[in-house]
Amino acid sequence: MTISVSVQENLEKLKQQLNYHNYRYYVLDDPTIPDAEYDRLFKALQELEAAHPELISSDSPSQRIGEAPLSAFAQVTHEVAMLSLDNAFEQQQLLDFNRRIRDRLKLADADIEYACDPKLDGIAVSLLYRDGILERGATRGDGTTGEDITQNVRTIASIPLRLIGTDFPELLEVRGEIYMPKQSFNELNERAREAGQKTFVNPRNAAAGSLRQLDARITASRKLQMCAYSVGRVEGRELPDRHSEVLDTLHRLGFLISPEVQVAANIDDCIDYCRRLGEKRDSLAYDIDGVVIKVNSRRLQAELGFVSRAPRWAIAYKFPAQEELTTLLDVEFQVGRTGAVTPVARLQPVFVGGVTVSNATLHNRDEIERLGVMIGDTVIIRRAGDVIPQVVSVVKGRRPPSAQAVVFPSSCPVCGSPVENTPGEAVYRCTGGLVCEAQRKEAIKHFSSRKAMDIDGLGDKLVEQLVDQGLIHSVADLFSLQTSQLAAMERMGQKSAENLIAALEASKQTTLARFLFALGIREVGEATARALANHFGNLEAIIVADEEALQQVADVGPVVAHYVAEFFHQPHSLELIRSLQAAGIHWPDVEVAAAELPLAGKTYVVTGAFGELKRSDATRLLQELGAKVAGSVSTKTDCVVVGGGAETNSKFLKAQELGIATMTEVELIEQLRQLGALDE
Ligand code: D41
Repeated sequence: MTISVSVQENLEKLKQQLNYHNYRYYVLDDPTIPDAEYDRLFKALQELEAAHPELISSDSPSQRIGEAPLSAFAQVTHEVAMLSLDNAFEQQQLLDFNRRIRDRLKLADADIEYACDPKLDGIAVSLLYRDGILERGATRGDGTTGEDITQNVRTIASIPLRLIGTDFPELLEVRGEIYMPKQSFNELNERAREAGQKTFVNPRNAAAGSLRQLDARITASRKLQMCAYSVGRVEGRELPDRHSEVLDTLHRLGFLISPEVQVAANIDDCIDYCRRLGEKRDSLAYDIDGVVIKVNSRRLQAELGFVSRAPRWAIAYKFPAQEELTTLLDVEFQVGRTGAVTPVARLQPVFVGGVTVSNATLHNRDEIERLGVMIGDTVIIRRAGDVIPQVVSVVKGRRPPSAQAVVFPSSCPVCGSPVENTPGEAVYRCTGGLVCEAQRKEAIKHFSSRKAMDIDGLGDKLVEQLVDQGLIHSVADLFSLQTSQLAAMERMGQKSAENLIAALEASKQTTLARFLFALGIREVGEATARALANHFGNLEAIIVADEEALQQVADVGPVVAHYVAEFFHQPHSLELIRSLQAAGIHWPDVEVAAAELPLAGKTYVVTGAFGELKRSDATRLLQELGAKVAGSVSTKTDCVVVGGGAETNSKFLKAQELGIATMTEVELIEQLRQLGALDE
């Protein structure tokens, strides 16, 4: 059978479109078509390939997941060795590094230009492209010999199967780090924990474990990413001299490059960069363990060369470790707002991830069993980012003879009610409900917190005292507190008591969304509370809504709908709401008709790299305010919100050309705050 030229052309066009949109989505984080359109193109490709299987090629987006699992990984020799990095832990070591470079290059007092990269904590890999097609993926291994993981790397969406455009070397070896973003890691472990399976110690181990799978389908199910940081073999065309420009070239060819990469004019700027990135470390979406500082001129790199496998032109500045050893002194059991009983490890204080840690979570009963941890054990503590420190493993070889078993309580340590779990759920809960003082305290703390009723001056310690002394039993009692009662509390005086009474008074004027959130309904966070308020407009409508009606709200599924309906069915909940209203808590109704939403009828486009907000959050918040968020700029667009990199952003340039209003992320945040969609 002869295949018509048009079938081949169609196929090529589809592949090219899909590869391009994949790049827009996974690498640029800036899709230009809706997901549904992508799915449609993908389906068209699959159908065409099913009809003409002989036309299926390895760079087809349909071929990311291979079929048969391997029996072993083949060995790969790196023709250009993958070098290792020397470490620096102090500023002085960076100054020494700079001095050595100047001396060697005989550039006495000249400034050396450097490129600063975040040092991603993942697995170093090499990707070989021949004529623009991904031919082989390999681990770094010992730098000379690695493992062939081609099948696995092909499943990673941010790795191009075919380079973009035609302007690339015949042979191009791209090097980079494969890593698992923190959120994917947390979700993966959360699922494992729920299923009673083994968890990964950190995102790096999770990435390594996911990559070293003989069955690439497992790799495909894990959310891995790859960031390119240099090149190895390059044949048939010269790349730019500056390392930073090589990265720009790689980005154009389809690779993800860290948006944090910066060129520094001299070593002092590098030191500044290290300090700034260190401050930003916790807020990044992925783990980093330092900064890699590289001489930016590749000509100078070549002149400097390397010693014993480490380049003289690069150094890794390491941040404080996020994992440390310490001793488990005791385990206590905390009861949360929903009754969940959480085992908390009391530790010999240890400096980890930049702070001193003396408590860490042990999550739940199963986790204690899985870790096989005993009191007195030496444990590994991990503190990464803003998450609570965790006990990730036990050094069994160091167990003292005096070690004691951890006994999970069968009755609540606070109120004595039975502790039970829903079969299949890992969480054990105190069944005492609001009889339990711990649950009541937590409910009151939540109610008064900043994002809920925002009662200024009512701190956790004060709530505990007030409950302990029997002055308040529920949140409704807060509003009958007297100045004299408050003034008599520890660390309170007449003035702070008066201020708190005023704050309580001020909190009475609130919004429906805040009030709903403050009630502490299971699974109803800030966003869900806001969605409920916007959808129903008033509290009475929510009270009478059944599960089906609740599921009409964006992002409310059967589980959330069930908890909400259940909450409002309890006579006790209604009593509480009525007494709060009787105490004077009030809010304006929310206008629900779409036409009345503040941004109704407006079309926004959101583009570029965002910092504080996520782009998906910006989109959602704009939509909640009634705006339409479109993928591309046209004369119908009212406003283009541009994150970082505006100068080269095509949508920004188009907006300017068409005379359409633009705003920065900061301006958007300000607008969202003014419209009440975001808190301070
Ligand atoms: O992010 C990283 N982990 C990273 C690793 C990076 N951003 N740059 C790197 N640059 C190099 C040289 C200077 C040798 C090209 C590296 C590594 N090497 C590296 N990764 C593992 C061993 C060495």
